[in-house]
Amino acid sequence: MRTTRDIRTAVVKPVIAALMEDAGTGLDYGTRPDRLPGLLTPLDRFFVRNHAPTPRLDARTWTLRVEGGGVRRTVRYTYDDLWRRFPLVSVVRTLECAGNRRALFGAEHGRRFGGVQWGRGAIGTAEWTGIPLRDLLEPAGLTDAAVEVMPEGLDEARGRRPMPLAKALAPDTLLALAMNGEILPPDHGFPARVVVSGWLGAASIKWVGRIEVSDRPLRVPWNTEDYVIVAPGRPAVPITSTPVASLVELPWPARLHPGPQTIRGRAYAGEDRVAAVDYRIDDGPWRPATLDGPDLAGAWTRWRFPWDPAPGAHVLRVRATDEHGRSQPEATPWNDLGYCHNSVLPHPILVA
Ligand SMILES: Nc1nc2c(c(=O)[nH]1)N[C@H]1C(S)=C(S)[C@@H](COP(=O)(O)O)O[C@H]1N2
Ligand SMILES: [Mo]
Repeated sequence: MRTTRDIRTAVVKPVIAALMEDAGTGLDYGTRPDRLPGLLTPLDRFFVRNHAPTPRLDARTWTLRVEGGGVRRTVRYTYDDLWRRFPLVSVVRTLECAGNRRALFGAEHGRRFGGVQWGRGAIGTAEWTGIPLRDLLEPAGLTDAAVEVMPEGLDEARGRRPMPLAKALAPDTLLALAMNGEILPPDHGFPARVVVSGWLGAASIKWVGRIEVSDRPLRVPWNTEDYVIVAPGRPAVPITSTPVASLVELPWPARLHPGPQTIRGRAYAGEDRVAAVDYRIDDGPWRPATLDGPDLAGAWTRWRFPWDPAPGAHVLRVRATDEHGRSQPEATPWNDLGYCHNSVLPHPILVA
């Protein structure tokens, strides 16, 4: 088994080549789409997107501060306080990096975008256990002036990104302490990370040490320079919910044996539910795939269809549609930073 243990890496977990794809930065690793056994992505292969090396934080000395112009008083919690004082909730939610599929976006437009060259693996789903953010904000005394809430990370990159108060108070916006029933792993934000349901991964700040509640809109690098849609002739728009897309659980390109089989995948529509998934083989008709749920807003849903392929080269296309009737497009309009690619992908499959 080859791991990145032998080479220098800024990630703590062993990165196993059979499970993860190296995005080439030393910081970022995608999940191999053909290594998804269950609804949840196992911790050993959950994608990692780090802007700086994973910090090693000590839960015994770590504290979380809630402060700012939108609260009456600053409050401080220890790790122990979080476990002792608050009810815990568990939710299944998908995280997707806004840059997922950027390498394919580049190929579609015949040029390379800057940024991490993700394939299809910058997406994963976990059961997150933690404290609704609103329960942590409440003891600080929200004032009528509070407008935004900004968690801030203790990593060298000081990752931070504001969200409107309403999103922070949603019952499924959490400060997560555990992931898939395990204490949060270092790479995924130990001791505590935010999970912002349905929003781009960058909103879900890891290694949180401070939460600012502001009485005015906040401008930081992650909502002005990065994680914004910059289209020609338009003002930059910060990304929130990500558009509907699908993932085929096969390598790219794929090799299959002939004979009857089941093709599987997932579809995800950010804050919305997935309503339908259709597929098309070569120049054939579009047909509906079967949806296997869980049919939740903010989490991917599983789909499948039976196929008895003839030997030869084939192209599989899968198109998901969200509950508002928005489908994956044939092509994604250009944006300078290569975010939110959701075109129908021509998946090459060789049957031999
Ligand atoms: N503090 C901090 N939080 C962060 C990041 C980071 O680099 N630093 N990366 C963000 C981005 S861009 C994504 S896509 C998700 C990835 O979460 P994961 O590594 O647990 O999959 O974390 C987000 N939270
Ligand atoms: Mo991201």
